[in-house]
Amino acid sequence: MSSSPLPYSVKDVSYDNAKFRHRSLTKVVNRMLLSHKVKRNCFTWSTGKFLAMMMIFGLVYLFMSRASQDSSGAVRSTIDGRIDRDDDKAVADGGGRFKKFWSKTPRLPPNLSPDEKVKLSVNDPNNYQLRWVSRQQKVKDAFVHAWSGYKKYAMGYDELMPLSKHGVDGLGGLGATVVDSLDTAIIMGLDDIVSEAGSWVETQLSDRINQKGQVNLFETTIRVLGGLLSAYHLTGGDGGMRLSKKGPQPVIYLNTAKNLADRLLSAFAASPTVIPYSDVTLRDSSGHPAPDGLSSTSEVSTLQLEFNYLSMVSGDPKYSVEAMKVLEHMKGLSKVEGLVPIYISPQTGEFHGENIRLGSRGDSYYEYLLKVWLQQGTSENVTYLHEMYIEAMKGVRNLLVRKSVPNGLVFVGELPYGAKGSFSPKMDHLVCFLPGTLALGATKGLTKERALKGNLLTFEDFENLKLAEDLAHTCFEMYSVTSTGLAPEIAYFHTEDYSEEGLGGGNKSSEYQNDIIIKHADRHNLLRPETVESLFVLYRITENEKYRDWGWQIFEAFERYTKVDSGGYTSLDDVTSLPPRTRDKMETFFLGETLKYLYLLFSDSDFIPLDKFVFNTEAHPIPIKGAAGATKSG
Ligand code: DMJ
Repeated sequence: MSSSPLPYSVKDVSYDNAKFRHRSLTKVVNRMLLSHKVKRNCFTWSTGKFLAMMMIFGLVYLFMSRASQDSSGAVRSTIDGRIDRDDDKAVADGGGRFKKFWSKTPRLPPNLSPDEKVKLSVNDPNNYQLRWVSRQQKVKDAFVHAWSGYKKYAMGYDELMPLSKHGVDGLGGLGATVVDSLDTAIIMGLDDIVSEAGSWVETQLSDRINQKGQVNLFETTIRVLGGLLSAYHLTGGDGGMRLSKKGPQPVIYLNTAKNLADRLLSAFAASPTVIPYSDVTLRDSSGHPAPDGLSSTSEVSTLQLEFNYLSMVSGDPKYSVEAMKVLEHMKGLSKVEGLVPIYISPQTGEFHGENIRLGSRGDSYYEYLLKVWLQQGTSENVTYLHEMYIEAMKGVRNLLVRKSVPNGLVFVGELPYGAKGSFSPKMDHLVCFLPGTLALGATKGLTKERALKGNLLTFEDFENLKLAEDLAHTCFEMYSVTSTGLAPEIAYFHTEDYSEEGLGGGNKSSEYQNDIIIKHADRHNLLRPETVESLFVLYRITENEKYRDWGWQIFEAFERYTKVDSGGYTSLDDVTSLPPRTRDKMETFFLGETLKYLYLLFSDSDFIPLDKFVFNTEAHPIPIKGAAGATKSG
C-alpha cells in the first residue's frame, strides 16, 4: 500500500511549529484541496462524488473548530495571564483553531505554592516589579533583625553593642535608637515594633528628658526631636498619613517633642549671640559651650527643619524664630564663593578658622540651606537660602571638585587652610550626602523627566545634576573598591599632585584600585547612610535603575559582613581585609537612616514623595508647607 501524504498541517507540526502558527485557515484548506492526490481525484471523480467529499470536509471543519474553542477555553481558565493573551490571539486567528486541534494538550505549569511562585517570578529577568518587592522585604527583615538585637540586649539605651550584647548611652541617655527607629518601623508597616517603640516613648521618654544631664543640641535635635515629629506626622498628627494605628496617640509624640525642644532652647538663650552653644543640660535647662568654646557650623545650621515644623504644629513661633536667626545671621557673614569654615564662635558670631570641607562639621550646613527653603514652600521670605545654596554649589564646583588619576573619578576634596592654601584630595564618606542634595536641588523633588518637560531646569540645575550623578558613582566605587564591598570612613584620591602606594581597598578586580587610597586609620565603617541616601534620591529623580542595583549590592555587603547572628549589625574596623575586623557598635542611624533609605529606594516612587516631604539630616521625613497630604500608603 502506497502511503498517502499527510495533511499539510500535521506534517508541518513535526518540524516547524512556528511556521504552522502563522498559517491561516484558508491557506491550509487551499493547500489540502490542491495537494497532489486531491487534484487528481477532482479531475477523475463524478460531480456527485466531488460534492459528497466537499460535505465531508465541511463537517470535519465544523467539528474541529468546536473542539478547538473548548480546548482554548480550558487553557484560559488554568494558566497565567501571559499565556492567556497568546490564546486570545490564537482563537481570533482561524489557524489557531487547527493548531489547538492537532497539537498536543498544552503543558500546564506545575501547581506552585505562593512562595515558589514569587521565587520563580523574581528569577525571571523581566519581572522587575516583583524583584524589588522581594528585595524591599529583605531590607525589612534586616530592620527586624537589627531591632530584635537592640530590644533583647539594649532596650532604652542609646545604642546596642551587638557583640558584647549590651547597651550603651553614647548620646546622653534618651533611648536614641528607640526614637530614631520609630518612623522607620511606621514606614515599613511593622506594627509590633511601632507598638514597642511607641509605648516606650509614651511611658519612659518624658521622664528621661526631665532628668538627664548633658546632651548635644544638634544630635538630640536631628535624632530625637526629628524622630518624634516624623512619628507625629506619619501616625496622623497634623492631618498626616496615618501609616500606623499602633502606639500612642500622635499628640503624645508632639507633647514630648515640645518638652524636649523647650529645654534645647536654652542653648540659644545662654549664648551671647544668635549662634547657640553646642550642649544643653536637660534637667535644669541650661546651655553650655563646647570645651574649646566653638560650635560646629553644620550643627548650628541643622536645627531649622525640626524647629520650624514644631512651631507650625504647636502654634508657638518661638522655636522657629530662634533657629532661623542662625541662618539669617549667616547670610551676612563673609564666605569663600559661598563656602564656609567648619567652626563658628557663639561668643562673636563669626566663623572661626579657615578649614573648609563638606565632610564632618560642614556637611549639613549646605543640605539645610536647600531643604529649609524647600520646606517653606520656596516662599519669598527664605529666597536668600536658595541663593546661598546656589552660590555655595558654584563654589564647590570651582574650588573643591577634581578628578582622580588614572580613571577620572569625580570627587570633592577639602581646603584645610582656606582658598589660598593647598587642596587636599580627601573625601569623607559623609560627603556622599551631596549627590542626593544636588539632585534634589536641581529638580526640587520632581523627576528629571517632568522637570525637563516643564522646562524647569536652569543652567545651574543641569550642572548640579551632572555633578550629582558623577559623585554618586564615586561614592558607589568607594564601596566596590574594597574587599568587603563596604566603604571606608574616609578615602583619598590619587591626583597629579598626590599619590601613595600600597593603600588600596583590596578588591583587585575594581578598575578604580589605583584611583582610591585608603589610609590605615580610615578603614572603618560605621554603617553610615550617606551613599544609599543619595542613591535613593537619584533613583527617584532620574529613574535610572542602576541606582537601585548599586543600593542592592551595598545592602548585600552589609548583610554579609555586619550582621550579628544573635541580633543587630555591627560597625567594622577594617573594610579592606577579609574577614573584616569588627567594632562592637550599632549606630542609631543604621535603623533611622541606612535601612530606611534602602527600603524607600526599593519602594514605589509615590510613597513619601520628594516633592511633598523633605527628609531631615537623620532621614526623618517632614512635610513641605502646603504640599503634603494625600499620599499613597504602604
Ligand atoms: C547622621 O547622624 C546624620 O546623617 C548626620 O547629618 C551626619 N552623620 C550621621 C550619619 O552618618
